[in-house]
Amino acid sequence: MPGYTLYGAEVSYFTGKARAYLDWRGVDYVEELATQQVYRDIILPSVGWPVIPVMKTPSGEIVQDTADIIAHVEAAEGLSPPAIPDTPVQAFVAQLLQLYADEWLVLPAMHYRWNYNEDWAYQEFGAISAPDRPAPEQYDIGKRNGERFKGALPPLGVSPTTAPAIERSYEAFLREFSTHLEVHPYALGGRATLADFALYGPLYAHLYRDPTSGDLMKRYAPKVADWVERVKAGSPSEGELLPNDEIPLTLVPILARQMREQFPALHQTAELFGAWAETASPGTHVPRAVGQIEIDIEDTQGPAAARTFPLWRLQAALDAYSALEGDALARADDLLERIRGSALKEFSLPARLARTDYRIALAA
Ligand SMILES: N[C@@H](CCC(=O)N[C@@H](CS)C(=O)NCC(=O)O)C(=O)O
Repeated sequence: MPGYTLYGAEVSYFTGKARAYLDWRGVDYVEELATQQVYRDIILPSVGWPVIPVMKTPSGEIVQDTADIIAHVEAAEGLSPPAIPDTPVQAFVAQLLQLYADEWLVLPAMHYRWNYNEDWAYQEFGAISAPDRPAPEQYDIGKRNGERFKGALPPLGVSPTTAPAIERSYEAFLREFSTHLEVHPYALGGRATLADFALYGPLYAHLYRDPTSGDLMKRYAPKVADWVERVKAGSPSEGELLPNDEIPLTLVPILARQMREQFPALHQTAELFGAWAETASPGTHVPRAVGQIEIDIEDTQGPAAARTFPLWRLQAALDAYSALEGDALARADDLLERIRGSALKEFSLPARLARTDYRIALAA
């Protein structure tokens, strides 16, 4: 029986996340480069829109979205230990960190790529799309494809006004994560989990592998670069998570940063999504953005699109919180208080989301 096939690219944020998971899980898979031909022949006909990574299962099923890829392999293989901790508060924090890594660290990742590594990125994009063409031609092709990605900066809220604050926030995050890594090898203790695979997305593809960003990380936060290398090596788990479902104290500054920076953006987006949902019928696909919000990073404000996909990751985190009871709930609430995130206790999405046809939709 053939194994899994992952269609993606080394240069891609979310391919990095899926690859880190598959390597750690140790399942049989090959990675195929998402060339123009792969987009035309495999991705567009099955998924319906151009996105990577895409996974083909041994039975030929196509799975998109890294969370679905991880969930699919976890369920199909039934291996231990699980990628998402089965300890409830650790599971909740893994979901929070996935939300932060997937949907907020994308700001520094994209800022540094397109404002410090632009030509390098065009060359990389071209080499992926047309591996057999000469370098100058690849650059031109890469520039055509890459401009779509560079165009994502304003909707993300990356602008000349916010860029210095995004850099201050990222450098502070690097310090906070370095302090954590002095005590714990991975996000939740002695082995990798979903939180590490998600963090690896931005911290590998953009912020380690892009040359100027990689230099910064290695100079400024060698411990983080070392963690990137350990996750990349995909070593199977030799350690354990913290005992008794504990959350490392050294994660508090990172989670507090998430509550401070990302949650106000999520609140505004949820409100706009609620207004949109009032007139939409169940099953309707949700637009990628529902208006405009104001982000605030390190006391600097700027406009951004109200991107809806983060609400899908938020829903997973809120579901993990709702599943808590008794002592676990008390411990999570204590953590929320420490990270000034108590508002999350009352945060409920105005309408429930589902996923159909590889997109998010209003739940039926
Ligand atoms: N939520 C998706 C995100 C995938 C994603 O954004 N992939 C990027 C490359 S790293 C892409 O292909 N984006 C195209 C687009 O968003 O239009 C996942 O986790 O798989």
